[in-house]
Amino acid sequence: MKAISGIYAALLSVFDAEGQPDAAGIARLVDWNVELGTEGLYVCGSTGEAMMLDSSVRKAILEAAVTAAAGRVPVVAQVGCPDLATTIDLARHADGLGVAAISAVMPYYYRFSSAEVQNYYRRLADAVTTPLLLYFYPGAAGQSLGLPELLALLEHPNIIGLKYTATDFYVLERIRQGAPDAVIMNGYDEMSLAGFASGADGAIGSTVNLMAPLFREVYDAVEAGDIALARERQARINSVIDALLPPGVIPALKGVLNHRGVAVGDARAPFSMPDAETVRGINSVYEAAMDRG
Ligand code: MN9
Repeated sequence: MKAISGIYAALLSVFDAEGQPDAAGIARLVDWNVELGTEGLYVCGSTGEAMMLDSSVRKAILEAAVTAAAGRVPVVAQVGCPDLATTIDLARHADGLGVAAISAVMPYYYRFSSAEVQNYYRRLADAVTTPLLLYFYPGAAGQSLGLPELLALLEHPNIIGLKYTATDFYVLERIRQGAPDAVIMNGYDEMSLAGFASGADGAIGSTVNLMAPLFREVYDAVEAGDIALARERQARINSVIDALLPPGVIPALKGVLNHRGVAVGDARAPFSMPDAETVRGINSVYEAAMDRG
């Protein structure tokens, strides 16, 4: 059994009317996820709006999520920042909370060399005892790492794998072959079937906050060789993603959860919340997707 596997929610962060972390709201969302069947929590990632938050707010959100999880599901703490010193400070904070893994997006905004990005990850992995899960998301970081560099990083004793938010499933399959023991978690929900079929051990996704059971059904169908069922469940997921994308996935997810009585507040500006009619429309698509008869 790998340290990290299965269906993880990229956890939304919950803020009060003043924009401060709302621990009670985070606990509500964690409880909702556990009851839904979510198997792990990825906290302060893209979906957690973390790249808009300072370190003190990120630490408070992580503490609230770890407390709310109460050991029921594993917690992975995303700590990536462009500044390595800040990333290490966040990582050491997470280290002390007993999370299952620490994760870090590649340093972004500035253009770093491949050697600088690799050095960033090796120094981070050396700085903590909790295992490190790379967050490979070239679309956000504005730069990438090649297959040789990724495989070289996976040889570090404290780097256990990666969250793979990319669309090149040739590379995912080559990582699987080149590093059989590595954790690979698929990051684009709309491509979970492709990720699982290429060798991913599970998924980390924003829409898992609503559809955890469907992702589990896709995974189990792939493992059983029932591609028709896997495709049917992925189509249900993608019908909901089609509805979430126009208003923005994060605001739309919060709108639907608020509509369904799981009060998670608003997305942070500059995001804007969808209107009530839009939310009702997404919720109808969601209910149809979740209705397996
Ligand atoms: O972390 C999410 N990635 C980003 C997971 O938000 C960058 C995904 O779950 C996407 O929100 C999802 C919809 O495009 O694939």
